[in-house]
Amino acid sequence: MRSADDVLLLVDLQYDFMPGGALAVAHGDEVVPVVNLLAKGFGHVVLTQDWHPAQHVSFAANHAGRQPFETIALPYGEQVLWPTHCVQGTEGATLHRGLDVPHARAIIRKGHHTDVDSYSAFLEADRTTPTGLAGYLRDTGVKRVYCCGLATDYCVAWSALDARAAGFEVVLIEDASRAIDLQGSLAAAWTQLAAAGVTRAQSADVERGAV
Ligand code: VGL
Ligand code: ZN
Repeated sequence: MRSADDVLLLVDLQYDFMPGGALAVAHGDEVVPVVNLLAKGFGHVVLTQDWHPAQHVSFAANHAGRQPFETIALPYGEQVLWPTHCVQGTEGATLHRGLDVPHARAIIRKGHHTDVDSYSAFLEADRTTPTGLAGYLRDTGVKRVYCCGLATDYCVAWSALDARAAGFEVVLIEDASRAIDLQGSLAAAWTQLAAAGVTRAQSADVERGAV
């Protein structure tokens, strides 16, 4: 078992991001067994759940004449318009039933404000509204955050960057994550992550305690 300083943060392992889902991430389901094995090594596991109201500003369907994957300007910056996904209480928003993490302590739901998206598990897209996760992790003695899940280049990357900004050491576990990769977003994310000091790791190295 790893140190009590360490948390495993499992991002958005929900049916809408799995093959066949509304915003499917290619091979997203392949991370479930990888994550299950990783989780056995951590005493502290936290999950996130993308959790939008039906009228959410990030849904293309809520903008007349707009299509998924176009971008629009919102008061807080550029927003990708997504297919309707992870609507509160729906099957698509449910965590994958193959997840074997009974010891997970907390689930952070994000993206619940109608007018603001939240890729990050820490800070909403207005870059000012906290989810409370940084405070929770500090209060429970966490120093290092191991991030993985869906999608590498959106919710996992933004969560990793914000965890760094909040003062945690951060490791992103690449093979326990899968990407959307819109217009070079995956390469851009890795560049930003490296510049921010996020460690890029593979699950086998985390499991044997090398990272
Ligand atoms: C995500 C786009 C929209 C993610 C969530 O989990 O990466 N991406 N909502
Ligand atoms: Zn979303």
